[in-house]
Amino acid sequence: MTALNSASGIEYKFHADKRVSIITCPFSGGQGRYGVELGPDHVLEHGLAAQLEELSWTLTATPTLTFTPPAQDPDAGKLKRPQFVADATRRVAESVAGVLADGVFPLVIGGDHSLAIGTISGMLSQHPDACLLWIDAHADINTPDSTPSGNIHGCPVAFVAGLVDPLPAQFSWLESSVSGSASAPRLPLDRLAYIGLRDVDSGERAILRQHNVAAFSMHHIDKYGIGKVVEMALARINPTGKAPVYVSFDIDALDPEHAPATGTPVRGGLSLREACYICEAVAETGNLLGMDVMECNPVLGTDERSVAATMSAACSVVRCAMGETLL
Ligand SMILES: [Mn+2]
Repeated sequence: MTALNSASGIEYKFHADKRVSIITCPFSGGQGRYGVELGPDHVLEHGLAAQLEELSWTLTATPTLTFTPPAQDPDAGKLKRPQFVADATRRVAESVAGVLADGVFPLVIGGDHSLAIGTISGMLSQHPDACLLWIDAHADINTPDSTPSGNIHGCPVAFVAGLVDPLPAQFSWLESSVSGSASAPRLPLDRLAYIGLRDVDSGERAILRQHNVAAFSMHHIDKYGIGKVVEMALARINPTGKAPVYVSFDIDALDPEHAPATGTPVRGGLSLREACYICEAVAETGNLLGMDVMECNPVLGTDERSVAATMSAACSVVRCAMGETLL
């Protein structure tokens, strides 16, 4: 039994000394449902820090981020709570950039997925050549014009890929450099791949087609199997196999059977093993640079067991990314 939890021989090219910082982001301003700000505490209560230490990672101290809504926050067009999200994501960007500048692995626990505006721009400020794997039921690539809901957690990819033009004034910080970087961080869309999609808005579908984004839906997983899908996704975004890979993992990528406590569950999703496999396969490449785990909402579980299952699934995917292997 001990072998199941022992550190594997996986090497992390960008984190040879295996130091990790857990950046907790109790933030829910990118969507309308109460509770996702409680996600980080619940994930940590499931023993995440100790599990990382068992995998021979050293935890470094990070300041706890707290978020207070501004007194006034009028909509920006359709976008809701733009100032709150802009302030929060700017701070997350600075935190992730600082952690990476110290050579430490950023493990960001949300909170809603709008936080990725911060994680990805902060990450790109330090590693402009990095590519991004977005594991999600949704594409999260709506623009302020195309968003049906106005919730910014459906828009983070558009923000970091430069598709939001002009940027709402609240987000003007995205146009300048995050501290320590030479220029505004932007993700070229040929360095983005999705896995797990099954609920894509019509405006998003148009964007994915127009930019020929490597988008692997549940259909592709059924057709090719998860092993081939991860291989194809990585080949598209990282053809040399040398660039760092950042994983932004929305827990709603998992089927609600495995992760029910989340704001926008969609049936027909990843099995727990498929989700773990994605993370194991990225870990095996040695290129993993950092990771987000977003949208765990303990208030939305139907009972204690469904909340526990969700938090446990979140810990599982992190462990697989951080080097846990079955044998
Ligand atoms: Mn998402």
